[in-house]
This record gives sequence, structure tokens and C-alpha cells, in this order.
Amino acid sequence: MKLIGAYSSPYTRRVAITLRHYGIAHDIKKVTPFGRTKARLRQINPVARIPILALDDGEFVTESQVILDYLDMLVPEHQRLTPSSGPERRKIQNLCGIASAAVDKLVTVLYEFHFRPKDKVYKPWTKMCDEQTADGFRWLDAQLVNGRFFGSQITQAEITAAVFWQFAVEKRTRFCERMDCTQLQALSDEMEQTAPFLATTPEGPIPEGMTLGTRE
Ligand SMILES: N[C@@H](CCC(=O)N[C@@H](CS)C(=O)NCC(=O)O)C(=O)O
Repeated sequence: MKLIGAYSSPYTRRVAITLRHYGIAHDIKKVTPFGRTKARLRQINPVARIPILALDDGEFVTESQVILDYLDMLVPEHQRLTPSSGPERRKIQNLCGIASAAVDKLVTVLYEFHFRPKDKVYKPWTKMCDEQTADGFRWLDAQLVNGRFFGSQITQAEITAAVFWQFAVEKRTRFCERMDCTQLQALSDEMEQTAPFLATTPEGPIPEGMTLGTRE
């Protein structure tokens, strides 16, 4: 199988880390969802976003949560980062859902400032997004006890929270410092030392001057 995306995309990175955690053989095709590659991406994902998982039979799976669900099904139940049923599954999915929402709002603001002409940025909107991001991350921080959301095992919730928090800190360092999420920071510091995280270092910011690209 082939993962299409970039490690600088936190959604792609959590899939890449999960592939490595499970030891699933895969290739990676580095692609950014803007500029000249936008139209090519649209040929395989109608909404031209990353990540995309290309399966060996030619099928494409999109949306990181859906891809993770597919990867979970490839390993035995006892190895799954999200169990296939039960209250733990619901808890992990809820934690991942809040983490995704927090980072979605952060990405919205990043795009707003990168792509929109400065005088057209609508500040009440970006302020609301920032508040939602901070509320989401603070909530996650408050759920952590001794570095885990529950029990002592690493689940998809720890991986996703660590990836998304690291992304937020890299993009908006001072904003994140003000959130004072010490537990999330400790989790991120721990996870960034593990092999799957070390092997998926983000490539860097959206290059200056990168355009939105076109659909055609
Ligand atoms: N909900 C999606 C979000 C994916 C997403 O926003 N990817 C970004 C890159 S970090 C992207 O493709 N952005 C381009 C666009 O939205 O047009 C997921 O979890 O996979």
C-alpha cells in the first residue's frame, strides 16, 4: 500500500505513525495539497486533500479516521490501537474526535492567514477558532493522568493527541504556551522519542508563496 501525503500534515502523520507502529509495509508518496499538485490529487480524492491510502488493488481510502479504522482491521484485536467494540473504543474515538476538532480549527486559522489577503482576514472568526482550539486542547490536557488517557497502554488517543499537539506547538508556539497544557507537552515529549515518531519528522511549513492551486 502507499500513503499519499506529507508528514507536515498532522492527519497524514498520525496515519504514518500508525502504519509504523503496526509494522505494516508501505511506501510514502510525498504530496502537498496545494499549488501544482492540487489538480492531480483531485483525480484520486474528489476533495483533493491528504492523507490518502492507496491500496494494492487500486482502491483509495481517504480521511485519516477512516484510514486508521482500516489499518486497525489488519492487525489482531489485542494489538489494535482502537479496539473494535466496547466502551474503550467510544472513549478513544471521542478523544480523537476532540483532538481532530481542535486541530481543524487551528488549521483553519493557519489557512486564513496564509491564503487570505491580510486586510480581508475576519478577526472575530479567527478569534473564535482560536478559542475553540484552546478549549479542545485544554480539555484533552485535563483528561491525562500520568501521561495516559486511561489505563497504562498507548492507544490511538495518545498518538493522535501527541501528533496534533506537536503540530500546534510548531505552528503557533506562543499561543500554545499560553494554553499551559503541561500534560499534553509531556506526552508529546515522550512520544516524539519513539521510533515511529522519529521516522516521520514533519517536512516544514507551507512554503512562502505557495498558492491554493486549481481544481483543473
Ligand atoms: N478530516 C481530514 C482532514 C484532512 C486535511 O485537512 N488535510 C489537509 C492537509 S493537513 C489538506 O489536505 N488541506 C487541503 C485542503 O483542505 O484543501 C482528515 O482527517 O484526513
